[in-house]
Amino acid sequence: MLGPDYPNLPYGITAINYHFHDAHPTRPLSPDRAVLWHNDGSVLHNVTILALGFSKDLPVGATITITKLGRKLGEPGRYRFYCAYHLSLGMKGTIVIAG
Ligand SMILES: [Cu+2]
Repeated sequence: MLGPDYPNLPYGITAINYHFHDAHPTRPLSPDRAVLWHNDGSVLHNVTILALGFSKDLPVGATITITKLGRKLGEPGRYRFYCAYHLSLGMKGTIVIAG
């Protein structure tokens, strides 16, 4: 797992088996912290964050990194995200931005 315990590294969320690990919810993250999603499984996934107007596919083996995610979201709080392909399977999570 990439970096959950190291504040200077991106907070890592792993997509595998139609599940986002370490995002149910995340621990509270500094607004300046980067968040990355890595597809460690065997099928195409997607990361959609409606509050950010963001939606991007996450191919097998790929990584999406968003720097300063909390700054981009604008204020502390809980922000949901999901996989557009597998939401019906419960493939979603919550990012918590600390105040
Ligand atoms: Cu998916």
